[in-house]
Amino acid sequence: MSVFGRIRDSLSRTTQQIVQRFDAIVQRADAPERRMREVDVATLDALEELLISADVGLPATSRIVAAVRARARHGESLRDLVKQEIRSVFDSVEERPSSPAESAPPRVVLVVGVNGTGKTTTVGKLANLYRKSGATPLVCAADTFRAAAVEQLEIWACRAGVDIVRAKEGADPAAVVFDAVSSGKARGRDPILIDTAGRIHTRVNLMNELEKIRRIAGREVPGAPHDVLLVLDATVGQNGLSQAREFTSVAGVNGIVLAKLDGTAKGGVAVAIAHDLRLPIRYVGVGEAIDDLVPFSAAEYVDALFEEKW
Ligand SMILES: Nc1nc2c(ncn2[C@@H]2O[C@H](COP(=O)(O)OP(=O)(O)O)[C@@H](O)[C@H]2O)c(=O)[nH]1
Ligand SMILES: [Mg+2]
Repeated sequence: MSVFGRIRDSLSRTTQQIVQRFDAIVQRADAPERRMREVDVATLDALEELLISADVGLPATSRIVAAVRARARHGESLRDLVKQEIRSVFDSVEERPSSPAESAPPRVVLVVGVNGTGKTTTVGKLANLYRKSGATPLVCAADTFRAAAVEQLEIWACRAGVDIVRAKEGADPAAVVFDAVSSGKARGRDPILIDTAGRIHTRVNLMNELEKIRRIAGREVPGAPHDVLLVLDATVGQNGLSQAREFTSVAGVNGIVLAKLDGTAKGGVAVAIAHDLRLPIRYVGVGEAIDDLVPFSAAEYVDALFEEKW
């Protein structure tokens, strides 16, 4: 199955909502007789409203509209300006180098986030992606809070054709991580993908647990965890951002997985996330099946959002 167009397809519910309205706005603004003049207030207001309704969020929307207002005088088309400004939100997010290139394998990837966002599914899909690219991933079931979570990951591991390291329900998650990383090292497995719990007795406990997992992984493999991916649920939209900040500060998140992009008409939330969290979106979830995880491309995303329909 081709990867091309998967982001576009997953955004179809969003674009259905906004494309027509956007087309109406730019057709008016981009009419030849209006070019070379300042873009009018009504057009900017309509653009602002449109972005807010797509869940782009106030801070990112303000930045985009202000930049469009400032640059529109030069007679560029409004469509191009808006696309460029949204691109620049993604481009201005610093890539946080996750590990020095020379660090010894295995790569350790920690997947975190609140309950139900799509962590376990993402670990399964990631294992599949890595295996298809020729790597030898090992998955680790460190969500020992619920027995069902381990069984769920076992099913994904089986689908992806990779091994799993698991422990009994209630086991110390950090101990499972230790087992996975040390046996992964011994068996030459790379990367090690760790599924974590999204909820334990208290939030403080959860954050302490994640910190302990990080410590144990780092003791076994210098520089680990190399990636800490925070899974956010696109259907929750802006509401997920405050929880996200908590994980970001405690768990050392260096990238976002935006799951369930296919399930929302407010896919503009990707812009809000990149803008407000200052983190790169690494992958998007575009469905519930094993192949439904694709590397994020800002170019494809922006093209899909504002695709010309005539
Ligand atoms: N439509 C859609 N559903 C998803 C996606 N990712 C996860 N899900 C569903 O979201 C639900 C919760 O996923 P799960 O991985 O168990 O979340 P966890 O609690 O964070 O581990 C499951 O029903 C998944 O099938 C996605 O990209 N698209
Ligand atoms: Mg889970």
